[in-house]
Amino acid sequence: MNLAYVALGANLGDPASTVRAAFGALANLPESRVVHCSSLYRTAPVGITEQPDFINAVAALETTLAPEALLDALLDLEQRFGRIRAERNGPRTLDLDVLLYNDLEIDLPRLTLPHPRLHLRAFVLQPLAEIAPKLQLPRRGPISAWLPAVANQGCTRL
Ligand code: PH2
Ligand code: MG
Ligand code: MG
Repeated sequence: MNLAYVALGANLGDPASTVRAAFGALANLPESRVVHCSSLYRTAPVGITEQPDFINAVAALETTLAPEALLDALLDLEQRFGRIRAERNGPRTLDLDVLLYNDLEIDLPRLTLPHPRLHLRAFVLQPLAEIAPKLQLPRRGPISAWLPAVANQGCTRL
């Protein structure tokens, strides 16, 4: 059994309802079980700042899906939630990113693990630390060490 962490993000339509529904959809993935869901967070957009605030959250999954099979299942779910890929990093109905898969470090064309920017983003670190406060990030040490630097990013627990 493997432990994977998945980031959820949405900023179109009714993003809070979407993220809650996405937790339910994750629970129905094959070969997988949701073991933790974080609270929802309202977060200021990072990157392209001229877009609506996001709702973000993180889920922990026990899964026997291999990393790329998990990625495919998540991309499929994004499609089912009506995601259209337009502007890179632009608004989206639902974004599902694999953050971590055990301690695996891989760099494939479609998937880099750990997620390369996870340690720099409050919208990932805060919900992740909520459900895994003692987490050790591969090569980067305890998650708690990364939280102070992102405290000013605008990430409010709902
Ligand atoms: N996702 C991005 C870019 N910027 N900002 C916030 N607050 N939340 C996100 O999920 C997000 C973002 C690219 O995936
Ligand atoms: Mg994504
Ligand atoms: Mg993303």
